[in-house]
Amino acid sequence: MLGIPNSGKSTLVNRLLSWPVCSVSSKVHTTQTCSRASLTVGDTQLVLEDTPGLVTEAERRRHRLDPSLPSEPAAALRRAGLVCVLHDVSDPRNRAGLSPKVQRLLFADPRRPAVLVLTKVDTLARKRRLLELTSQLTEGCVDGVQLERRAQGPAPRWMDAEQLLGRAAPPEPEPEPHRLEQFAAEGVQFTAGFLDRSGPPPPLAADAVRASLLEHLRDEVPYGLVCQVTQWECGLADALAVEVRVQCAKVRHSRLVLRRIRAIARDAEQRMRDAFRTELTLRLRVYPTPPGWGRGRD
Ligand SMILES: Nc1nc2c(ncn2[C@@H]2O[C@H](COP(=O)(O)OP(=O)(O)OP(=O)(O)O)[C@@H](O)[C@H]2O)c(=O)[nH]1
Ligand SMILES: [Mg+2]
Repeated sequence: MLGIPNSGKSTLVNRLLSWPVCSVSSKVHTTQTCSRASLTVGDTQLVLEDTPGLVTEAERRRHRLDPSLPSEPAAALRRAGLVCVLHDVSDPRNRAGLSPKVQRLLFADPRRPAVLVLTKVDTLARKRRLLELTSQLTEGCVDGVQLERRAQGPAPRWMDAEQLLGRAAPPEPEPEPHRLEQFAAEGVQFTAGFLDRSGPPPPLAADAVRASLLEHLRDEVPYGLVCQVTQWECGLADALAVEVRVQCAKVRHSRLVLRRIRAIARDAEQRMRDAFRTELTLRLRVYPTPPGWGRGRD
Protein backbone atom coordinates (compact mmCIF):
# COMPACT_ATOMS: atom_id res chain seq x y z
CA MET A 1 0.00 0.00 0.00
CA LEU A 2 1.65 3.18 -1.18
CA GLY A 3 0.50 6.78 -0.89
CA ILE A 4 0.98 10.14 0.72
CA PRO A 5 0.13 10.52 4.44
CA ASN A 6 -3.54 10.26 5.34
CA SER A 7 -4.55 8.75 1.97
CA GLY A 8 -6.27 5.82 3.71
CA LYS A 9 -3.67 3.02 3.43
CA SER A 10 -4.13 1.61 6.92
CA THR A 11 -7.91 1.87 6.68
CA LEU A 12 -7.89 -0.18 3.46
CA VAL A 13 -5.72 -2.91 5.00
CA ASN A 14 -8.08 -3.08 7.98
CA ARG A 15 -11.12 -3.27 5.71
CA LEU A 16 -9.62 -6.00 3.52
CA LEU A 17 -8.80 -8.03 6.61
CA SER A 18 -12.04 -7.12 8.43
CA TRP A 19 -9.80 -6.60 11.41
CA PRO A 20 -8.30 -3.34 12.76
CA VAL A 21 -4.67 -4.45 12.87
CA CYS A 22 -3.27 -1.13 11.64
CA SER A 23 -3.53 2.11 13.58
CA VAL A 24 -5.69 4.79 12.00
CA SER A 25 -6.24 8.42 12.92
CA SER A 26 -7.49 11.54 11.21
CA LYS A 27 -4.00 13.14 11.37
CA VAL A 28 -1.01 12.57 9.10
CA HIS A 29 1.94 10.26 9.99
CA THR A 30 -0.06 7.77 12.04
CA THR A 31 1.85 4.81 10.59
CA GLN A 32 5.52 4.97 11.48
CA THR A 33 6.88 1.66 10.18
CA CYS A 34 5.91 -0.94 7.60
CA SER A 35 3.70 -3.65 9.01
CA ARG A 36 2.42 -6.80 7.40
CA ALA A 37 -0.76 -8.70 7.90
CA SER A 38 -1.96 -11.83 6.20
CA LEU A 39 -5.25 -12.81 4.67
CA THR A 40 -5.78 -16.51 4.10
CA VAL A 41 -8.23 -17.84 1.54
CA GLY A 42 -8.15 -21.63 1.22
CA ASP A 43 -4.50 -22.59 0.98
CA THR A 44 -3.47 -19.24 -0.49
CA GLN A 45 -2.13 -16.43 1.57
CA LEU A 46 -2.06 -12.78 0.67
CA VAL A 47 0.35 -10.60 2.59
CA LEU A 48 -0.75 -6.98 2.80
CA GLU A 49 1.95 -4.49 3.71
CA ASP A 50 0.96 -1.16 5.21
CA THR A 51 3.56 1.58 4.83
CA PRO A 52 4.12 5.03 6.29
CA GLY A 53 2.98 7.91 4.08
CA LEU A 54 5.59 9.27 1.67
CA VAL A 55 7.44 12.26 3.13
CA THR A 56 10.26 14.55 2.13
CA GLU A 57 13.23 15.07 4.43
CA ALA A 58 11.92 18.54 5.38
CA GLU A 59 8.52 17.09 6.35
CA ARG A 60 10.23 14.38 8.36
CA ARG A 61 12.15 16.97 10.38
CA ARG A 62 9.11 19.19 10.90
CA HIS A 63 7.08 16.35 12.40
CA ARG A 64 10.06 14.88 14.28
CA LEU A 65 9.65 11.52 12.54
CA ASP A 66 12.11 8.66 12.66
CA PRO A 67 15.07 9.13 10.25
CA SER A 68 14.36 5.69 8.72
CA LEU A 69 10.76 6.62 7.85
CA PRO A 70 11.30 8.16 4.38
CA SER A 71 13.07 5.02 3.10
CA GLU A 72 10.48 2.52 4.39
CA PRO A 73 7.95 2.78 1.53
CA ALA A 74 10.69 2.30 -1.09
CA ALA A 75 11.86 -0.85 0.69
CA ALA A 76 8.28 -2.16 0.80
CA LEU A 77 7.87 -1.44 -2.91
CA ARG A 78 10.88 -3.62 -3.73
CA ARG A 79 9.26 -6.52 -1.83
CA ALA A 80 5.81 -6.14 -3.42
CA GLY A 81 4.27 -8.38 -6.07
CA LEU A 82 1.62 -5.73 -6.67
CA VAL A 83 1.68 -2.08 -5.64
CA CYS A 84 -1.59 -0.43 -4.67
CA VAL A 85 -1.24 3.32 -5.16
CA LEU A 86 -3.78 5.01 -2.93
CA HIS A 87 -5.05 8.39 -4.00
CA ASP A 88 -7.34 10.50 -1.82
CA VAL A 89 -10.11 12.10 -3.89
CA SER A 90 -11.56 14.08 -0.98
CA ASP A 91 -8.80 16.69 -1.21
CA PRO A 92 -9.93 19.22 -3.86
CA ARG A 93 -6.51 20.89 -4.13
CA ASN A 94 -4.53 17.76 -4.91
CA ARG A 95 -6.94 15.20 -6.31
CA ALA A 96 -6.38 16.01 -10.01
CA GLY A 97 -2.79 14.76 -10.03
CA LEU A 98 -0.69 12.04 -8.45
CA SER A 99 1.71 13.43 -5.88
CA PRO A 100 5.27 13.91 -7.27
CA LYS A 101 6.49 11.82 -4.32
CA VAL A 102 4.42 8.87 -5.54
CA GLN A 103 5.41 9.39 -9.17
CA ARG A 104 9.11 9.52 -8.32
CA LEU A 105 8.91 6.17 -6.55
CA LEU A 106 6.91 4.51 -9.33
CA PHE A 107 9.28 5.82 -12.03
CA ALA A 108 12.21 4.34 -10.14
CA ASP A 109 10.73 0.88 -10.69
CA PRO A 110 8.43 1.18 -13.73
CA ARG A 111 8.03 -2.54 -14.36
CA ARG A 112 6.53 -3.34 -10.98
CA PRO A 113 2.79 -4.03 -11.47
CA ALA A 114 0.73 -1.24 -9.91
CA VAL A 115 -2.95 -0.42 -9.58
CA LEU A 116 -4.54 2.91 -8.79
CA VAL A 117 -6.93 2.87 -5.83
CA LEU A 118 -9.13 5.93 -5.33
CA THR A 119 -9.97 6.42 -1.67
CA LYS A 120 -12.59 8.42 0.24
CA VAL A 121 -14.90 8.26 -2.78
CA ASP A 122 -17.84 8.57 -0.39
CA THR A 123 -16.92 12.25 0.09
CA LEU A 124 -17.68 13.09 -3.56
CA ALA A 125 -21.28 14.04 -4.09
CA ARG A 126 -21.04 13.61 -7.87
CA LYS A 127 -19.73 10.09 -8.45
CA ARG A 128 -19.36 10.87 -12.15
CA ARG A 129 -16.39 13.01 -11.17
CA LEU A 130 -14.54 9.74 -10.45
CA LEU A 131 -14.49 8.91 -14.16
CA GLU A 132 -12.97 12.29 -15.01
CA LEU A 133 -10.43 11.92 -12.22
CA THR A 134 -9.44 8.41 -13.32
CA SER A 135 -8.97 9.66 -16.84
CA GLN A 136 -6.82 12.60 -15.61
CA LEU A 137 -4.73 10.49 -13.27
CA THR A 138 -4.02 7.72 -15.78
CA GLU A 139 -3.92 10.08 -18.78
CA GLY A 140 -6.43 7.70 -20.33
CA CYS A 141 -3.83 4.94 -20.44
CA VAL A 142 -4.36 1.54 -18.83
CA ASP A 143 -1.69 -1.17 -19.02
CA GLY A 144 0.12 0.90 -21.65
CA VAL A 145 -2.97 1.02 -23.87
CA GLN A 146 -4.54 4.37 -24.70
CA LEU A 147 -8.28 4.09 -24.19
CA GLU A 148 -10.63 5.46 -26.79
CA ARG A 149 -12.71 8.41 -25.74
CA ARG A 150 -16.21 8.97 -26.97
CA ALA A 151 -16.89 12.67 -27.34
CA GLN A 152 -20.64 12.13 -27.26
CA GLY A 153 -22.61 9.07 -26.39
CA PRO A 154 -24.46 7.34 -23.63
CA ALA A 155 -23.33 8.30 -20.15
CA PRO A 156 -21.00 5.69 -18.67
CA ARG A 157 -22.62 3.52 -16.06
CA TRP A 158 -20.99 2.35 -12.87
CA MET A 159 -20.84 -1.38 -12.54
CA ASP A 160 -20.31 -3.22 -9.33
CA ALA A 161 -17.36 -5.57 -9.07
CA GLU A 162 -19.39 -8.72 -9.83
CA GLN A 163 -20.92 -7.23 -12.94
CA LEU A 164 -17.51 -6.11 -14.04
CA LEU A 165 -15.95 -9.53 -13.52
CA GLY A 166 -18.88 -11.18 -15.28
CA ARG A 167 -18.25 -9.05 -18.39
CA ALA A 168 -14.50 -9.39 -18.37
CA ALA A 169 -12.71 -11.77 -20.73
CA PRO A 170 -12.19 -15.30 -19.37
CA PRO A 171 -9.35 -15.23 -16.85
CA GLU A 172 -5.84 -16.35 -17.76
CA PRO A 173 -4.82 -19.69 -16.30
CA GLU A 174 -4.16 -19.22 -12.60
CA PRO A 175 -0.52 -18.73 -11.70
CA GLU A 176 0.92 -21.09 -9.13
CA PRO A 177 -0.46 -19.82 -5.79
CA HIS A 178 1.91 -18.62 -3.13
CA ARG A 179 2.01 -21.10 -0.32
CA LEU A 180 2.23 -20.42 3.38
CA GLU A 181 5.59 -22.21 3.60
CA GLN A 182 6.96 -20.04 0.81
CA PHE A 183 6.16 -16.85 2.71
CA ALA A 184 7.64 -18.29 5.87
CA ALA A 185 10.82 -19.06 3.92
CA GLU A 186 10.90 -15.43 2.75
CA GLY A 187 10.88 -14.26 6.37
CA VAL A 188 7.39 -12.75 6.47
CA GLN A 189 6.01 -12.18 9.94
CA PHE A 190 2.29 -12.65 10.38
CA THR A 191 0.53 -10.19 12.59
CA ALA A 192 -3.20 -10.73 12.15
CA GLY A 193 -4.82 -13.51 14.09
CA PHE A 194 -1.81 -14.17 16.22
CA LEU A 195 -1.05 -12.79 19.65
CA ASP A 196 1.87 -14.15 21.62
CA ARG A 197 1.10 -13.18 25.20
CA SER A 198 4.39 -14.44 26.53
CA GLY A 199 6.49 -12.78 23.81
CA PRO A 200 7.48 -9.13 23.58
CA PRO A 201 4.62 -6.64 23.03
CA PRO A 202 3.76 -6.23 19.35
CA PRO A 203 4.41 -2.73 17.92
CA LEU A 204 0.66 -2.32 17.59
CA ALA A 205 0.36 -1.81 21.38
CA ALA A 206 2.36 1.45 21.37
CA ASP A 207 0.86 2.40 17.99
CA ALA A 208 -2.67 2.23 19.46
CA VAL A 209 -1.73 4.79 22.11
CA ARG A 210 0.00 7.00 19.54
CA ALA A 211 -3.08 6.92 17.30
CA SER A 212 -5.29 7.84 20.24
CA LEU A 213 -2.97 10.76 21.14
CA LEU A 214 -3.07 11.93 17.52
CA GLU A 215 -6.85 11.82 17.58
CA HIS A 216 -7.30 13.68 20.86
CA LEU A 217 -4.56 16.32 20.84
CA ARG A 218 -4.32 19.36 18.62
CA ASP A 219 -1.76 20.59 16.13
CA GLU A 220 1.87 19.54 16.62
CA VAL A 221 1.47 18.40 20.26
CA PRO A 222 1.10 14.61 19.64
CA TYR A 223 4.14 14.51 17.33
CA GLY A 224 6.48 15.34 20.21
CA LEU A 225 5.28 12.42 22.38
CA VAL A 226 7.02 9.06 22.56
CA CYS A 227 5.10 5.92 23.57
CA GLN A 228 6.81 2.87 24.99
CA VAL A 229 5.24 -0.30 26.38
CA THR A 230 6.63 -0.85 29.88
CA GLN A 231 4.37 -3.73 30.98
CA TRP A 232 2.83 -6.56 28.95
CA GLU A 233 1.71 -9.56 30.98
CA CYS A 234 -1.24 -11.76 31.92
CA GLY A 235 -3.15 -10.20 34.79
CA LEU A 236 -6.35 -11.13 36.65
CA ALA A 237 -8.83 -13.50 34.94
CA ASP A 238 -6.42 -14.03 32.06
CA ALA A 239 -6.79 -10.39 30.95
CA LEU A 240 -3.69 -8.75 29.55
CA ALA A 241 -2.26 -6.01 31.73
CA VAL A 242 -0.57 -3.37 29.59
CA GLU A 243 1.26 -0.26 30.70
CA VAL A 244 2.48 2.38 28.29
CA ARG A 245 4.80 5.26 29.14
CA VAL A 246 4.07 8.50 27.35
CA GLN A 247 7.14 10.69 27.32
CA CYS A 248 6.57 14.41 26.74
CA ALA A 249 9.41 16.69 25.71
CA LYS A 250 7.68 19.73 27.24
CA VAL A 251 5.87 20.16 30.57
CA ARG A 252 3.15 22.13 28.74
CA HIS A 253 2.47 19.10 26.53
CA SER A 254 2.19 16.76 29.51
CA ARG A 255 -0.47 19.08 30.98
CA LEU A 256 -2.43 18.91 27.73
CA VAL A 257 -2.18 15.10 27.75
CA LEU A 258 -3.30 14.88 31.37
CA ARG A 259 -6.26 17.14 30.68
CA ARG A 260 -7.61 14.56 28.18
CA ILE A 261 -6.11 11.46 29.74
CA ARG A 262 -9.39 9.61 30.40
CA ALA A 263 -10.61 9.88 26.82
CA ILE A 264 -7.15 9.02 25.44
CA ALA A 265 -6.81 5.94 27.65
CA ARG A 266 -10.34 4.70 26.95
CA ASP A 267 -9.87 5.06 23.20
CA ALA A 268 -6.42 3.41 23.21
CA GLU A 269 -7.70 0.53 25.36
CA GLN A 270 -10.59 -0.11 22.96
CA ARG A 271 -8.22 -0.02 19.97
CA MET A 272 -6.03 -2.68 21.63
CA ARG A 273 -9.02 -4.85 22.55
CA ASP A 274 -10.25 -4.73 18.95
CA ALA A 275 -6.83 -5.40 17.46
CA PHE A 276 -5.79 -8.21 19.82
CA ARG A 277 -9.33 -9.56 20.29
CA THR A 278 -8.73 -10.08 23.96
CA GLU A 279 -9.73 -8.57 27.28
CA LEU A 280 -7.11 -6.18 28.56
CA THR A 281 -6.55 -3.28 30.87
CA LEU A 282 -4.40 -0.34 29.91
CA ARG A 283 -2.55 2.00 32.22
CA LEU A 284 -0.91 5.12 30.83
CA ARG A 285 1.94 6.83 32.66
CA VAL A 286 2.70 10.34 31.54
CA TYR A 287 6.20 11.72 32.06
CA PRO A 288 6.75 15.40 31.50
CA THR A 289 10.52 15.27 31.10
CA PRO A 290 13.10 12.68 29.97
CA PRO A 291 13.15 9.42 32.00
CA GLY A 292 14.80 9.65 35.38
CA TRP A 293 13.99 13.35 35.81
CA GLY A 294 10.95 12.81 37.98
CA ARG A 295 8.02 10.60 38.84
CA GLY A 296 5.39 9.87 36.22
CA ARG A 297 1.69 10.44 36.89
CA ASP A 298 -1.08 7.96 36.06
N1 LIG B 1 -14.64 9.38 4.44
C1 LIG B 1 -13.65 8.49 4.34
N2 LIG B 1 -12.62 8.56 5.19
C2 LIG B 1 -11.63 7.64 5.08
C3 LIG B 1 -11.64 6.63 4.08
N3 LIG B 1 -10.49 5.90 4.21
C4 LIG B 1 -9.82 6.46 5.24
N4 LIG B 1 -10.50 7.49 5.77
C5 LIG B 1 -10.10 8.35 6.90
O1 LIG B 1 -8.90 9.00 6.57
C6 LIG B 1 -8.10 9.19 7.72
C7 LIG B 1 -6.70 8.64 7.46
O2 LIG B 1 -6.79 7.24 7.30
P1 LIG B 1 -5.50 6.30 7.49
O3 LIG B 1 -5.91 4.93 7.10
O4 LIG B 1 -4.90 6.49 8.86
O5 LIG B 1 -4.51 6.93 6.41
P2 LIG B 1 -3.00 6.48 6.13
O6 LIG B 1 -2.77 6.64 4.67
O7 LIG B 1 -2.71 5.15 6.70
O8 LIG B 1 -2.21 7.64 6.91
P3 LIG B 1 -0.66 7.62 7.43
O9 LIG B 1 -0.47 6.39 8.27
O10 LIG B 1 -0.57 8.88 8.24
O11 LIG B 1 0.20 7.65 6.22
C8 LIG B 1 -8.83 8.50 8.86
O12 LIG B 1 -9.56 9.48 9.60
C9 LIG B 1 -9.78 7.55 8.15
O13 LIG B 1 -10.95 7.29 8.91
C10 LIG B 1 -12.76 6.57 3.18
O14 LIG B 1 -12.84 5.72 2.28
N5 LIG B 1 -13.73 7.52 3.37
MG1 LIG C 1 -1.37 4.55 8.11
